[in-house]
Amino acid sequence: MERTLSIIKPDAVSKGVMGKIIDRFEREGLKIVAMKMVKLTKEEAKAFYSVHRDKPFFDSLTDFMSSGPVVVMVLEGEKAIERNREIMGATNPKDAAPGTLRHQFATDVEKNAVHGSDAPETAQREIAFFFSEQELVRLT
Ligand code: DAT
Ligand code: MG
Repeated sequence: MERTLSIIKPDAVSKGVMGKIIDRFEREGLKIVAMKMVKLTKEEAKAFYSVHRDKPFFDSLTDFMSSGPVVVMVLEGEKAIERNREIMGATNPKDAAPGTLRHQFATDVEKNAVHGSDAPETAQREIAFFFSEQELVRLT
């Protein structure tokens, strides 16, 4: 079993599609083992996305990520990291395959509806960024 961090970004929350996104994860068989709604500060957004600190889009990205509430979730399942990335689709919705969340719900490469961890080490760091071990429910 593997765990990954998912975020429903401010654009998707304000469009009113968080239920549709959660529904998709449930239908795909990914189990939600933690979930909360938070509004990140600019500093928290910068810390979360610190790997991108030297990218030209860093300031705009962290403004956007702190612009409104987000839903953060821990998804659990076999190959959860890779499966979530498949369900999300490519970073740029122009490249995202039909049926993916970003194809369905993203506005542009920045306002792209969802975040998903990209590797086991990243998932561990990102889950710990938002949740303590006690906040992750045990399914068995
Ligand atoms: P992903 O979210 O698919 O893992 P990433 O880690 O490369 O993509 O980038 C993190 C976020 O930064 C991405 O979801 C949206 C934003 N971003 C990436 N490339 C961008 C670009 N060229 N212009 C504006 N924002 C970008
Ligand atoms: Mg990434």
